[in-house]
Parts: sequence; structure tokens; C-alpha cells
Amino acid sequence: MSLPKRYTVTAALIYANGPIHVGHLAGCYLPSDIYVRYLRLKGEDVLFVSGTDEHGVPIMIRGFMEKISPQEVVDKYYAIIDKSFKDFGIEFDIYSRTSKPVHHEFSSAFFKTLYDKGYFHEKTTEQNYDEQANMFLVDRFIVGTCPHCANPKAYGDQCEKCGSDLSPDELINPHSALSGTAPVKKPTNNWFLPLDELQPKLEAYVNSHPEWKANVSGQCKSWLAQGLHPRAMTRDLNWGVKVPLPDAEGKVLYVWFDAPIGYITASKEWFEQPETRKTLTYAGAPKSGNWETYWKDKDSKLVHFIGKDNIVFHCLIFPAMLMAHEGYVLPDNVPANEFLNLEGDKISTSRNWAIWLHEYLEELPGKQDELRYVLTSISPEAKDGEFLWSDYFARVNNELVAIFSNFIHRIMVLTEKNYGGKVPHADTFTKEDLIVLEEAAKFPEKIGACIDNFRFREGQQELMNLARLGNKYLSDNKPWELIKNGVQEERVRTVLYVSFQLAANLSTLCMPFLPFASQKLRTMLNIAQLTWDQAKGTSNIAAGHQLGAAVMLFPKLEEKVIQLQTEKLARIRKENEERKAQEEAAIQQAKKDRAVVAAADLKPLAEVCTIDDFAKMDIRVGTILEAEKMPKSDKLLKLKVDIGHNVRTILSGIAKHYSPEQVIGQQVIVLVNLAPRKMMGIESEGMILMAENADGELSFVSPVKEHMHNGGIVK
Ligand code: B3M
Ligand code: ZN
Repeated sequence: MSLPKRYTVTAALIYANGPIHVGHLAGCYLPSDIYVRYLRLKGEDVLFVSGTDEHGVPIMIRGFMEKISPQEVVDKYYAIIDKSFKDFGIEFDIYSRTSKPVHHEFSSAFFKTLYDKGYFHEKTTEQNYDEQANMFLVDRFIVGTCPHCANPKAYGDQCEKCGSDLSPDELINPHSALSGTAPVKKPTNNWFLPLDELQPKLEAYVNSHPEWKANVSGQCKSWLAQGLHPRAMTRDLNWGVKVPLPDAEGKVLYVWFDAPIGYITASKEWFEQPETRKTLTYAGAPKSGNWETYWKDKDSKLVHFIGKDNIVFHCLIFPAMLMAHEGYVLPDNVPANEFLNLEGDKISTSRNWAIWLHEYLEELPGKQDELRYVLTSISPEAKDGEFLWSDYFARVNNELVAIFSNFIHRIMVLTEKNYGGKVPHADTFTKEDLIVLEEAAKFPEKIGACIDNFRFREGQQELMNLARLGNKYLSDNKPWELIKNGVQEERVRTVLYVSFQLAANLSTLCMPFLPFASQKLRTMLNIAQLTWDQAKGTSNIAAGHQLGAAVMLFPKLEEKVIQLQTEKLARIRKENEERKAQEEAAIQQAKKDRAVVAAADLKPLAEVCTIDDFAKMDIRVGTILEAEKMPKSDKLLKLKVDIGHNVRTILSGIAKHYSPEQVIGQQVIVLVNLAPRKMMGIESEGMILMAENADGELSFVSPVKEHMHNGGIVK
């Protein structure tokens, strides 16, 4: 791409099913806000859109849990989320919602275009149906007992107790969470996007972006290597954008079909419904053209900020949709972040293990920039990051307070006291002064290069290096001592003058990262926002300029504030542990109960077979030599088994019961003359015999005497 004429920047449309926490902020909102602020300071034409994703199962589940309608769920959380962004200075041009009629219309027309072009394949599949509630059930709405850990409250997609991925068919005693009745299978039609057919174009597209972050292109390439499959773009649900086709009663668009189109709808709204626009607190270049200019002109650069769990949707599925539709630019970059952990554990909404933005502000009012600063310092750009309150405390006090704030405070106070709050005029610049000014002039470019390449952590470090340069310059020259001693007063004036030039530049260069401090500093300095390129200047504040009143840019944090936070987390951790122990006890009891039931519950014996039937089976002793997990399967292990005559490749459905390390070296009993069967592209040449109990637990059947030789007959 030649130099872009404009930027279309998006930040993920978060599900409106809960408030937002530090993980969300660090994941994509803070980086995108920094990026956009920087671009605007550079004078670039930017459209920055986001909003809430208000469809999909997560919204329905939340409504189900809170006993309110999906509409009530999204109304409640849209307001909370929108406010949190505003409070933390995340300044979108528009913060829209996918439940708006304009989005329903637009995404449904998009679907219709693909349909009319003949892109979709219609396919019938069997889905679980609740006959009492008269609706199809998503896996999450089916509950039952986990076959692995006996948790009686496992969901049809996952057991939250033991973490196993499940399918509803694996649950013991599955029943609908809505009516309590057992689900039945019912055929239904849906429309599939043939991602497999689009694979060559998608491959070429991904390969044309070698500049993408390693974590992003890595994930894309792994999906492509495994081969893309057709994916259903409609669902049997009653919450979402209605499928605009006859005979599609009770069906809505797949949430991942309509959600990314939400970026386009939001852009369209900004242009066509000016009342939806947010008022920015800072100046930016005017926008050009109309919404189509930002989405269809080849000189528009489309950048999606997201978290790592959304990579496939933004790098493969959405581009596939855009390619199929034609006329749109494709995402130019998708700088996805990894995840942020909190005090050693994964952030979890259900366990309340998070720092919620609205709670943070109640407990640490006015400290938005402190949080922004720390989150950018630990931004999970290449690997998962870790938020620790002790680290927050150290970074705020040792960096923001001791370096940045201290530098500003010293020059403000000295000038207030000795020069009536007016910037003193410089005398002769020494070589050292000139070097400092020259060094300082390099920072807009240094910081900019980092931001251009989505290295926000490093960019912020560079910003602090400019503050460090100022602080060191002061410490080397000690103007407060010179003035006390009454000698070299002209030196004091020059040092202050030079320092104020750095301060002026800092006030703009810090704006993308620390917008509140930037405003505070500009009020103190009594200057307007500079442009990014002006912020290298050596005379941005003139001698004689009247400064505002000196206040602390960043007040020192008291230890007890942090102590309160760590105590709060310790309380939550304790509550979680207690709950876990109670659940564990209940599960143990349930296991015991099941064991008793199991005896009475034995499967009936099979019908009689003859010795000839049995003799057909060639069963041998073998030893597992190698074992590995099958990619994309949570059930299968791929084994190499020595059966004496040769070494066989056998796919065995034991991955949930044994790890590869556990089975290597294990002697097993193998049915060796079973007709070979291809699974997931690999031919399985035999079957390992296993014993199963009533809970579905599997165990190897193996010779009791050790060292039976491989190939020994079992009879
Ligand atoms: N709503 C997932 C999430 O909230 C999804 C993102 C959509 S972006 C178009 O993490
Ligand atoms: Zn489980």
C-alpha cells in the first residue's frame, strides 16, 4: 500500500453481557486509543469506531442467569461499558450497538448480497431441541453430569469444574437448562459459508502481510494448515438479526457474521446520523468523504484492534465475507494482544477475579492515567502479561511520581517562587544545554516509530526517557542550589528555560498515553496542544510566558491504598477457594452415590457369540512407542504401537483419560485385524482395547505379567 490517505480504526465490539475490566482495557481499547490519538496529533484523517456486540449466546445466557430479557441485558451493560470508556479517556468517534435497527438492516442486506451471489451452501444438520420450550438448544443450554469429574452441573460445551471441553452427547443425564426435559434431535437447515473454497484467496491474503505480529500470523497459518471448513452463518435462535430469506423463521445470523459488520454500520451512522457522534476532547483532522470512503477506497487503511481469541474471525472469516461481497478493502493489520492475568491467575468474570473499571474509579478516583500507564507498561503485546498491585505501586511511585511528576514540579515551583510564575529568559546556552535540546528533539520520531509498529510498551518507555532526560538535566545542574547560593542566577534562568521546552514537548507527547495528565500539564504550562511534529521544538514556550499554578502532576501513592486492593483480592480468593472445596465435597459425594447406582445400573450383557465369531479377531499384545495429541481433537491420541510384526499407527479415543506422556511404554492389548479406518486424514490401523466403568472412565487392559513380548496372541 502506498501511504494511506486515511485510517479506519476499530476496537472489538465487546459483548454487552457484563462490565469491563483491566484485561479488556489492556487487550485492545488502550492500544487502539493510543494509536488513534497519536495519528490525530500527526494530523491524520482517522475514523475510530467501536460499540457493543449485543447478539449471540453470551447475551442470552446472561439474561437467563439474571432472569431478565436479552434486551434488558444489553441496555444495562451498554450504559455501564460506554461510561467506563468515557471515564478512562477511550475516545471513539462513535460507540454504537449491534441491536440498532440500522445495523439489522445493513447486516441483513450484506447477508442477502452473499446469498444472491450464490455463496452459501444450504445444509441440514441434526440439532438438540427442547420440545417443551419449543426451541433449539445451543450446547450451553444443555446441562448434565460431566463424564470426567462427575460435576452434576456441567454444560453441553464445557465442564467449568474440570475444564474439559464437552459435547452435549457426552453428558450423563443431559437435560435442557430451560425446561429440564431431555433434548431430542431434530433436523434443521442452515446456510454455510464455504471457507474451504475461499482458502487459496485467504492464504494469499495472509501471506501478503508478512508485517503482521507473530502471534497473529502464527494463528492464521495454523488454521490454514489444518484446512478451513464451511462454517454455518445462521443459527436456530430467536435473538439476533433475522435471516432475510423465506423459510427462515426462527433463524438469525451467526453472531460472528453480523458483529464485524457492526464496524461498518457504526461508520455509516457517524456519517449519516450526526447526532450519534461523540465529541472528542482533543483536536483532530477533519474526516473526508462518506462512510464508503473509509471502507472501499484503496487508500484507506483498515486496522482492527482485538484480543487473541478473536484472531480467526478478523483475519480469516471477516476478510472472507468482505472478499465474497466485493468492493471492500481488507484489514491491513490486526494487532491482536495476548491476555492479561491478575495476581497469578486468569481473569475470570464468574469467579469475580478481575479489576472492574467502574470499581477501580470508585476506589482510586482520578487515577485513570495511573492505570493506563501501568497497563501499557505490562501490555500483553507478544505474550500474556501479569497485573500485580505491588508492581502498580512501584511503577506509579518510582516512575510517574519520581521521574515525570518530579521533573515538572521542580521547575514549576522554582519558577513560581523566583520568577513570579513566568518562564525566565535564557542566557547563553552551554554545550550541555544544546545537547539536551537536540536529544529531546528526537523523541517524536522515536516514540512515533514504536506506535506505528504497535509497540506501545516501548513507545511509553521512550516517553519516560524524555522525562528522565529532563530530570537528569536538573539533577546535574541543581538550579535550586545555585539560586540559594545567590551565584550564577543567569544559569538558573537558562536551565529553567531549557527545562520548560522539554516540559512543553512532554505535554503533547504524553497525550496518547496519559491524556488526563497531558491536559493537566498543559493547564499548568498554560499552553495549547501542539502537533506531534511541533513537539520536537526548542522554543515552544517563550521567555516571559505566564505559567498556571503548580500542582502535582501525579501525587504519590500511599501504601495503604494498595493494601486495600490486595486485601480485597485476598478475600475474593478465599471465597473462591471455599466455594471450590464445597463443590468438590458435593462431587465426591455424587461420585460415591453413582458407584452405588452403577452396580445396579450395569449395561445388559450382549448376545451369545460362537468361538468362530471370536476367532475372527486377531488380538495381540503391543507396546506404545510414541504418543501425541491429534491437533483439533480433544479426544484422540495418535499412537505408534509395536505389535511384534510391525509398528502400527493407531488413533485411540483416550485423550481425555491419558496424556501422551502417561501412555508411552505402556503394554496394551490390540485388535490388529480391524479394517483400517481414516480419521481426520490419518489411517488408523487397529484398536486398543479398554475397560470402561459406569462413569465413562477408561482404563487400559494389559497383561499382568510384565514383559509379555509384542505380538503375543491374546486368546
Ligand atoms: N463480541 C467477542 C468478545 O466480546 C466478540 C467480539 C466481536 S468483534 C467484531 O470478546
Ligand atoms: Zn468435569
